[in-house]
Amino acid sequence: MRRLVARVDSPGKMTSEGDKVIALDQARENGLDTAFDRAAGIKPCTIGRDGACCRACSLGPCRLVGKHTMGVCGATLDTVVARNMARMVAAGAAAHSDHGRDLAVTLREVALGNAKDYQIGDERKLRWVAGFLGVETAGREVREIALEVAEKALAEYGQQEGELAYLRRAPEKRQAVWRKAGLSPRGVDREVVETLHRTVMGNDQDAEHILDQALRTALASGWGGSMLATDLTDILFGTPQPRPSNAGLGVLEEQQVNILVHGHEPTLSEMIVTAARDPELIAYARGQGAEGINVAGICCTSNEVLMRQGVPSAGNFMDQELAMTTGAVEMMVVDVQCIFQSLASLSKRFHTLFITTSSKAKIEGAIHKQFHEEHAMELAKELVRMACDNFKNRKAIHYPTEKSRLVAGYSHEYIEYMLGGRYRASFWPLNDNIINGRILGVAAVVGCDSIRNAQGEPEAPIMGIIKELIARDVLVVVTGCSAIAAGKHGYLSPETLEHAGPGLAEVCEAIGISPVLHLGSCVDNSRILTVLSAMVEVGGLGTDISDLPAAGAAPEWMSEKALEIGAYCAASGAAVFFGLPDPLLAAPDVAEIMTKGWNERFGGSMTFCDPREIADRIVKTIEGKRTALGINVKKERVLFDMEARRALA
Ligand code: MSK
Repeated sequence: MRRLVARVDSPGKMTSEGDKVIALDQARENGLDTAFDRAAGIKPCTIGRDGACCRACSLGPCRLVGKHTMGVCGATLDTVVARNMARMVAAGAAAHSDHGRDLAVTLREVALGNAKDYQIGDERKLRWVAGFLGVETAGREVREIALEVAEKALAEYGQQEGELAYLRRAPEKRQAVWRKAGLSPRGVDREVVETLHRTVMGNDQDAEHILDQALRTALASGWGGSMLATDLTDILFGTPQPRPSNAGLGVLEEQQVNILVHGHEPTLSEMIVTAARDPELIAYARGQGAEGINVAGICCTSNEVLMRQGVPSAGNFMDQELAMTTGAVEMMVVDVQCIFQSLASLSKRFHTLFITTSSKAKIEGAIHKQFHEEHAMELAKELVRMACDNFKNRKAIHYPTEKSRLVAGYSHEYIEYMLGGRYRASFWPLNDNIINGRILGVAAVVGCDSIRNAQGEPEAPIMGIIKELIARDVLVVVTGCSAIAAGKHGYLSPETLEHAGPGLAEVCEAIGISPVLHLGSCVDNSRILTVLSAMVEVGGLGTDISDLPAAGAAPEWMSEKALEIGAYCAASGAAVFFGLPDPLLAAPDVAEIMTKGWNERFGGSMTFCDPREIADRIVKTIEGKRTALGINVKKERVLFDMEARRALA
């Protein structure tokens, strides 16, 4: 029996952001093609969307619909749906983890003195990470420690036996759950490869068994490749601290050379930001008739430079073409992941130079400038100069004006510091306010913004959930394109307090934080795992992540990476709710494994549902955890008089 869930094939519409509507209207008037129109023209294949298409061999593709419940080889719907899910999780894990590997290579080259444009940006973090990787720090030079940390990090990818070193960062009880279930990842690459092997034609054909390997692979990324990516980025470029900035297409400057950095990895974009602040290059821009150089970001490269350098965000995933259609962009530089191929042809309709820089992401029609760590600043300066030279060619058709103020960059280190101060940094005040009921719990709203979401308007589900959760006293953390959505809508600013419930507002005001905290890019979901582990460690809310009044949501998931994030959070003990489409729709038994089954075995789950249900489901999950902890009664503040104090004594 197929479950009856809303189908998602509606084309995207936009009603909430004026600049975006104008940009889209102008694109249409000028005969430009964008994802919004292509989505309207291409109906998704419902068989593939629901998980029921098997492309594992050339006996098919077998479309398992109607009376066909088995492929030519006999593979059942459950096997096909589970296999498709596992492959998507493996692809996501590969992307995030390979990102981490690139950062490890950069750190190694810095330590060896081959990448002279980079430095160790956070020595304290280097020493902390060294501790987890078993690297001796006492009496050693920073470069020596960095080299061994980089080598140990790289070894985590190729390790064949044993367990990833970073699993030790999880609560002990959680580590035991993984060991008992055989889910502790051995090495990052090994788990990705094994998932691909298990899911070739005629191999693993037990849905639950396939999905267990998907979880092991996701854990290899969450507590391995992604967590390493986050930590190594902090070591190289500094651990984020809250920074004020702006988000929205209005961050493009009319009188300045506009350079957009897009993708995920910060290695080149950090250099571009530095180059754009070089007085010599600013003078060069002035020589070309501009008032200066403005770097802004798109997608997760944007999050990286926003939270460390305060670089404004022009937008998220669905904004990448719209930013270009303004005609105000001299150059768009991309690295890896989430980059529309259409940008290459679209750029030809403007003066915009579209530059690819990674050997892993070449695009036909783009100008390719290969990035190497050894010559990073040289390339960055060359690109900035090219953008300046291009300023005179601008014939902008629309200058956007809308932007929102925001504060971004809450690393777990900074949250701990804000809660307890420099000498008593601790997550205890957060736990305490959850125990006393002022804060109901914590929710992560993460992942992509998509045109194919159930409400048909990018960011409507994300923002609906964030607004409802904070109004119900749930502290929200955001990452990836959901974080940029929150920023554009003004929900990363101190003014957001007005929309928070009374308990949450009181605590946030006392601490000086917003009820919606920007934690970083999509690899930085690993920061959420660190925060959850720290909350368990300080005590009062159970002994495992699965005990915490916490849950997650990816309301507009689009990328395979979102599924991988959901899978490692579920295996870590969190309930995660995804919006539609539902890639399990064709196999209710597989959905049952990933919800009820995983909840019983691991205390976490992955549920696909209408995003309009998600806020309620998160609150219900949190209340259930509070009841289990015996804290589901809001405590009033008690003012002790002398008599009460004597009684206490
Ligand atoms: S960029 S994976 S659209 S969050 Fe990380 Fe945004 Fe999703 Fe790409």
